[in-house]
Amino acid sequence: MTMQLDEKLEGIYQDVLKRNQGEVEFHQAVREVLESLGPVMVKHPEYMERKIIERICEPERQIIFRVPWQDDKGRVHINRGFRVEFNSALGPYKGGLRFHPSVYLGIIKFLGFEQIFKNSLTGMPIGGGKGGSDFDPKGKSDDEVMRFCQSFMTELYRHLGEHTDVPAGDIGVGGREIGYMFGQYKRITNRYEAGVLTGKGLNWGGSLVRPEATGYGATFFINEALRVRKDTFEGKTCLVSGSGNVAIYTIEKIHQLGGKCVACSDSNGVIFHESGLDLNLIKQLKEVERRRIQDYTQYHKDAKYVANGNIWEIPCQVAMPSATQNEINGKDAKLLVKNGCIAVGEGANMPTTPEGVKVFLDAKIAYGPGKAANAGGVATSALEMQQNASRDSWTFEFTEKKLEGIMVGIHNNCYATSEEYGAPGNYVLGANICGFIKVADAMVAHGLI
Ligand code: NDP
Ligand code: 2IT
Repeated sequence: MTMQLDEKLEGIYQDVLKRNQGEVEFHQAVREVLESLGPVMVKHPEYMERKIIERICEPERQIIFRVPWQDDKGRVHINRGFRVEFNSALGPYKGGLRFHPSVYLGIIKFLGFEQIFKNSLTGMPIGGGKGGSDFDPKGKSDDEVMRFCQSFMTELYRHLGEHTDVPAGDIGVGGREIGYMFGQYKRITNRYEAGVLTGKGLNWGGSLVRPEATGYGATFFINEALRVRKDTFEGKTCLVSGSGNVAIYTIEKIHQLGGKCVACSDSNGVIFHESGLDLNLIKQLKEVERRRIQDYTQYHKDAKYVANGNIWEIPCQVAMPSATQNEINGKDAKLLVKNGCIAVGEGANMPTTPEGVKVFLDAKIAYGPGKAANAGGVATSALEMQQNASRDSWTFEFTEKKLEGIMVGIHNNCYATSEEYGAPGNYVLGANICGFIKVADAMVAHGLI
């Protein structure tokens, strides 16, 4: 179920389908942006003349490479590595690396495409890129992960640089993996170039608040959307899918703001704990011991684990999808709205299908799409780059205030743009248009490149 595109945009979309066959997630991400751009093309015919959209849909550079590594038994494995350097109009390519068995070019391109507009919305000088591998870190030893990361970086390093391309984490890539990759980059290049990766450890160039930033930022965004509606998180029952980096710090900030998270999940099942999730336990299980969320019930007998459960069936007022793409379909969205959900903040990238997005927009709930709501992670990466460039490190309080200011700013810019284009409160339209225009104007200024 999709909206009608005007004739020119439909032509561009058909061309994207033809040129990128089988990359269904990339098609979905492109379509969603194009559906917002009709009125922009009327106001700015120069974008059409200069084929700005066609150029934005074609990555500046795509790198695909072999990643051979050996497991602890000496067996050889081959994975595929990717880095899509999508758009550098606003700054060096910036975006995370995802290690997950489902990774293929279509996933990396959808993420890289969204990253262009997200990074533009942050107001920071960063272009869009994304990378990763079909490597599955689950069940691997530390040494295996290290050998994989070293092999991955042995090819990738030549494409990176603090002024060229600056990766960070995403699914399956956190502080441990960034450490191994940074070590290998430093060894090969003989340069202590802190600004080449973000999400680094605190004692070797990382920034305070970067681990918390995506979850905190998504919560700040929804907090602001609630404030506009003269509402707050106080006393709200919330669902947070996933139990990784983004989920954990979303739960933390919601609890700080007076909300109650009653459920989280992983790819195997759902934990429901009516009296409120025990975040310290989740951190211990996931961040320290790297266990599965099912083990939560060993410590809380009143919590329930539902294998293969659907978290969106639990009644809530606020839902924060923080796991993966297309985790909320049209049916889930209808159920959420029917059960009284008034706000959805996307910590994950593209977690809602087009059918689901339509349900949220029609219901006029406070719906913060990923490229706006989860921009706090990459924004804080840009703050890390800023600290690296000045060889400085800021306090937690100072950095968190900056993050909050950036998220409120993104909210307000998206809201103002949605009003300007006649759909007040439609953050999808606001984010797509606001993010796009800044990139488009820079591309016009730079000439045909
Ligand atoms: P993590 O690897 O820390 O956690 C991912 C979580 O999502 C895990 O609980 C995982 O469960 C679950 N998950 C992953 N893939 C699937 C799947 N195919 N089906 C069901 N559950 C799945 O990653 P992050 O928390 O960093 O990332 C979560 C989301 O947030 C992603 O969409 C990412 O792109 C997005 N994001 C991340 C940012 C960051 O700074 N890290 C910034 C902006 C967005 P399991 O362990 O079972 O796989
Ligand atoms: O999707 C994202 O914005 C991220 N995974 C974070 C990217 C970054 O460079 O911090």
